Amino acid sequence: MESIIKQGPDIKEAFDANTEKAHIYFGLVEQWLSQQKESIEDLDQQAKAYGEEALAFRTMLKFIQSKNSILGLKERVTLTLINPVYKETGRMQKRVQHPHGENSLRTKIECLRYFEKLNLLFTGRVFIVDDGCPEGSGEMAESILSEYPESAHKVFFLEKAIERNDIDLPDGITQKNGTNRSVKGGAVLFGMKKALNTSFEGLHIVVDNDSDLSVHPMQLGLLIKDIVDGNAKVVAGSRREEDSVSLIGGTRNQRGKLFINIWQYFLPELADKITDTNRAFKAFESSALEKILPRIKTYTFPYQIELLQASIAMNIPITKKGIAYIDSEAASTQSGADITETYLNQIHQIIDIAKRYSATNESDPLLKYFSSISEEEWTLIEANPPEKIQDLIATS
Ligand SMILES: Nc1nc2c(ncn2[C@@H]2O[C@H](COP(=O)(O)OP(=O)(O)O)[C@@H](O)[C@H]2O)c(=O)[nH]1
Ligand SMILES: [Mg+2]
Repeated sequence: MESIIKQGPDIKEAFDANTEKAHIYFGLVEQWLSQQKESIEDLDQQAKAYGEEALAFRTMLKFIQSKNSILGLKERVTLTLINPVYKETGRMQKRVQHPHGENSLRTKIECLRYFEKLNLLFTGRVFIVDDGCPEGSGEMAESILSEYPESAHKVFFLEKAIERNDIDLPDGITQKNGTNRSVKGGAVLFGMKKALNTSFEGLHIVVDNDSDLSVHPMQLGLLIKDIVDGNAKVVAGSRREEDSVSLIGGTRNQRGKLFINIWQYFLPELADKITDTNRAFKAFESSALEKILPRIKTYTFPYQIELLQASIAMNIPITKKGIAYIDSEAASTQSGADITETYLNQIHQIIDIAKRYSATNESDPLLKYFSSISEEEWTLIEANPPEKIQDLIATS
């Protein structure tokens, strides 16, 4: 095992799992695997001992498990991959064209094609939703799609849809400068509704996915298995399971922890079931999604949390799946000057979800506290996060 692990390419960012070298390595790992007696699960657990050195190897095991799940399909499946785009013109390009280029959209399309060829029962399509991108992400996606004529992939423009009052819009959504604007969530919910209203064959699975390559699309098969086997209607990809592989940028991890403590406090039942709510790699069986969707009122980032909370509230069976996640931090649309939604606003959204699903008592002191603090107060908390969030009210 050591030798095959050592042959893996260095993985520092999402792009590294998609290079020519990585493609060749995938073949090598597949070949090596065919000579092993142990299960992929057991080999993966052994590889963990090699730490970051085994990132590429363990990622390839995930790709292979996913491929096996597609190969094993015995019934027709249509997968619609929803990709919201906002300032994605860098990552959509190739690396030779842009320093952050990931060739993200072509890679997704080609992965779906690869799966279609593996098993004729599988059909995949990408629905891109331009979330009012000021830099023409939707237009760039359209131009890339023109390289694939006669395919079922589509680009939707949320702002144009609002102008013409499209029937599939989330209720009461406004343009970016309005009070009920979309920050990713509205765009995804709109794309999901479009997916539900587009014809399909067999079992229809709708996948919520960011448009970068941090969760490589070769893993889509991982999300399908539990649904096809009848074990779940919703599958949440997770970076925090025993078998997850993850490389998360240091600063982001820290920032995320406080936010996680807060949502887990307000939504205890969800926290009990799912640890990693905010990784957009989740599959919804379409009839379940049809039931959940009308309840969702969060149009900014925490829409993902509401989708899961609504599933739980409606007794829709959920499972989680360990995935390989490799950060694409340099071009993240969620840091530095590009932040489009403050953390405090997101907490207010969480509180709104907690109230609507009766997950927290409205007289809860922390709920009142977070509803009342200013952005300045929040900045101080973020700079010096408490051990337990309860400490915030104990000292104030
Ligand atoms: N920041 C931001 N992202 C948006 C918005 N609308 C859609 N998105 C998409 O939401 C996803 C956010 O993912 P990413 O930038 O990779 O964030 P990260 O993975 O948390 O760093 C990307 O697919 C964006 O294109 C928006 O209004 N703001
Ligand atoms: Mg990302």
